[in-house]
Amino acid sequence: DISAEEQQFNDLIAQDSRIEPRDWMPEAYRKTLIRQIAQHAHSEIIGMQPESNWILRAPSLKRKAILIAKVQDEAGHGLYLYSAAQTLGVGRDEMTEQLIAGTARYSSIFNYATPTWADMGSIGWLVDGAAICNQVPLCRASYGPYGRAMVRICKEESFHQRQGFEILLELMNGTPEQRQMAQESVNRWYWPALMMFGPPDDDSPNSARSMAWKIKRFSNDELRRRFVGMLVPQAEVLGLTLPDPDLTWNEEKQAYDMGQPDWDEFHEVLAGRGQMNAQRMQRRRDAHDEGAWVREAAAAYAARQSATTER
Ligand code: FAQ
Repeated sequence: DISAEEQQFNDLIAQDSRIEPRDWMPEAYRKTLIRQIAQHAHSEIIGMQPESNWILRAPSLKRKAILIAKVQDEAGHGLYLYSAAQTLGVGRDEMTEQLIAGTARYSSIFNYATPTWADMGSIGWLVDGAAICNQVPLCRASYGPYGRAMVRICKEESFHQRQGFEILLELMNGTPEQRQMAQESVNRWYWPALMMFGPPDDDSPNSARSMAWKIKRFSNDELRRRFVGMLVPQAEVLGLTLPDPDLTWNEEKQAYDMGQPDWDEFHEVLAGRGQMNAQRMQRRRDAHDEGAWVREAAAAYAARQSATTER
C-alpha cells in the first residue's frame, strides 16, 4: 500500500526515466544521493593536492601548463558536483564544514604520496582511468542533475587519462632510469587504484539499494574487473607490468582472474590512518582559512549588489 507519489517515483525508476529536483523522492534516496555526490565532490577538491604538489616542479613549460589545467578541471568538477548536491537541499556551507571538520568521506586514493614525476603519469592513467570506468555508468544515474554533471566530467576525465598515459609512454621510451621510475610508480598506484571501486560486493552495504534505485548500474567488483580488463592491453603498449602475480586470462569465464587488494590497508586509510590523510586535511583547512577574505569580499559585494537592485 503505497502513496500515489511513491508509485510515480517507482514508475519513473522502472522506466529508466529521470528524477528531477522538484519530484517527490523517498528520504533515503535523497540521503544516499547527497552522501555519494558530496563524497565525490570532496574527492575532486582533495584530489587537487597530490598533483598540485608537482606544478612547480613539472619538467617543462608544456607539462606545467597541462598540469595546471588538469588541476583546475578538478576544481571545476568539485563545483559541478556541489551544485548537483545542492539541488537535493543540502547547503554548500554545510558540506564544506563537514569536509573541514573531517567528518566527510573522500576517496581513499588521495591519501597516497606523489614522490616522483612518474606519479603524475600513474594518476592520469590509473586514477583517472578508474574514475572514468566508475563514472561512465553514472552518466545514466537516475537523478538528473548528477547524471548530467557526469557527462561533462567524463569528457574531461578521458583527456586526463590520455595525458597520464602519454607521460608514462614518454618515460618508457626514455632512459633505463626513467623506465624504472615509471614501473616503480605503477607498482605503488595499481592496488590503491583498484580500491577506488569500493569494498568487495559482499562487504558493500550501500550497493543493493543504490542499484535498485539505478544510481549505481554495476557492482563494485564488476567495475573493478572491467577496469583491469581495460588496463591489460594498455600496459602491453606501454611495456609496463601490472603488479598482480595472479592476473591471468580465464578462457572459460572470458574474463581476467585477479588477486585482491589489501583490504586491511583500505580500512586503515578510511579510518584516517593512511600515508597522507593528516596532511591532506591540514592543507584543506589552511586553504579554507586563507580564503576567508575572498568569501567575505564576495559576500560584501553580493550584499551591495542586491541593495542596489532593490533601490
Ligand atoms: N574511498 O557500500 P559501498 C575522482 C566507502 S574519482 C573512500 O560500496 P557506495 C577524479 C563508501 O563511501 C574518486 N571511501 O558504498 C579525480 C561507504 O561509506 P559510507 C571519487 C570509500 O557508495 C581523479 C563505504 O565505504 N569518485 O575524484 C571508498 O555504494 C584524479 C561502503 O562502500 C566517486 O566518488 C573509497 N575508495 O560505493 C580527481 C565516484 N569506497 O558513505 C582528482 C562516485 C567505498 O557508507 C584527480 N561514487 N567507500 O560511510 C561511487 O561510485 C560510490 O560511492 C563508490 C562506493 C563506488 C565509491
